[in-house]
Amino acid sequence: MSSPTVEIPARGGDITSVQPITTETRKPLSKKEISADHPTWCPGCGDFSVLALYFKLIEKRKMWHEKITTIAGIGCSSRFPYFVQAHGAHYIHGRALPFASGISLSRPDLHVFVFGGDGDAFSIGGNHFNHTARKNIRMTYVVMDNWVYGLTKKQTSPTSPLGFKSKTDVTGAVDYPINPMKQAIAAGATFVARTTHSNPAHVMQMMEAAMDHDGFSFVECLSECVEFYEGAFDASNPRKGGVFNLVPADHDVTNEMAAYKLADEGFPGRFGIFYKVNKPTKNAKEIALNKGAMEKVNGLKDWQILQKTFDRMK
Ligand SMILES: Cc1ncc(C[n+]2csc(CCOP(=O)(O)OP(=O)(O)O)c2C)c(N)n1
Ligand code: SF4
Ligand SMILES: [Mg+2]
Repeated sequence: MSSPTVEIPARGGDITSVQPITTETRKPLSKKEISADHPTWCPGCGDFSVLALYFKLIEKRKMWHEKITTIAGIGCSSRFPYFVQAHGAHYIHGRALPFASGISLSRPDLHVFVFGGDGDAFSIGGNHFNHTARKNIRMTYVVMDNWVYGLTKKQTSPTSPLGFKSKTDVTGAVDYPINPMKQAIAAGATFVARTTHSNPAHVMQMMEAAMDHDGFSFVECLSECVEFYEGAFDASNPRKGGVFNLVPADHDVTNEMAAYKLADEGFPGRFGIFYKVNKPTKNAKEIALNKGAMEKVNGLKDWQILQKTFDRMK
């Protein structure tokens, strides 16, 4: 049986173009072809759900090994790339975004996905988060927020609520937590969404919308740490007596103030796309700069340009 003709979304084609669109006639990758080591997470960890949905996304959207890259920093959640049979890296704590930026800018044909935790994203990597967002570099960043440092066995994280008892705050957290949604919008992210591991269909919907966005897309995914913060998200889970409230249907995703207002609602808050605007990406700007520079040298090869520079120095 011949395989169906499939549309490769935005990324997936020629490396010199920002919006390559090609058609491919290949079978989608199966879960077996995408999964690597068996995840070492604790049984019941919310991160399993995100990984399973990433596999589904790759299969559903017919992405190929050579057209995706999976990057992470350090943490339980950041072990993610170990479990994916694809190109990727488990990089330095808090430095996943600059590493992914280099990949995205040099290979605009790739779908760049970054996964990590709240500590990796907002503590040690906080600076990079702000700058990658403001530069609008094309990638999808999914932060698996469990409100705690899991890998290092229960320290207060930047999203831990006041009063949370941990090894670093034995009598309860005293520092005000950050609000990832507000921070992402303020930093300049052009796609900002919120979801939770306990609603797989919604996680999938948000990851799909994020990967289709032409720019820096950020998804905060609540992901329970059953070992060090059990029950943290029960109030957002109808199966645990909580409520799962979507972003209202009439919310204008291009309205920054309306997005802040949604982000300001107390926990469990809203789930869905809070903010989405179209702005030129750094990828597009760099391609234009490179094209202009190449036109000036009349299409000479790199070594010829170098030779000319040496000749001028003589
Ligand atoms: C430079 C550096 N500082 C500190 C650590 C120790 N460390 C490893 S993971 C981590 C926190 C991870 O928390 P988070 O990103 O929330 O991931 P989780 O384990 O909760 O998924 C810390 C402090 C490190 N590996 N490298
Ligand atoms: S310690 Fe927490 S975050 Fe880490 S694998 Fe276990 S449940 Fe998941
Ligand atoms: Mg964490």
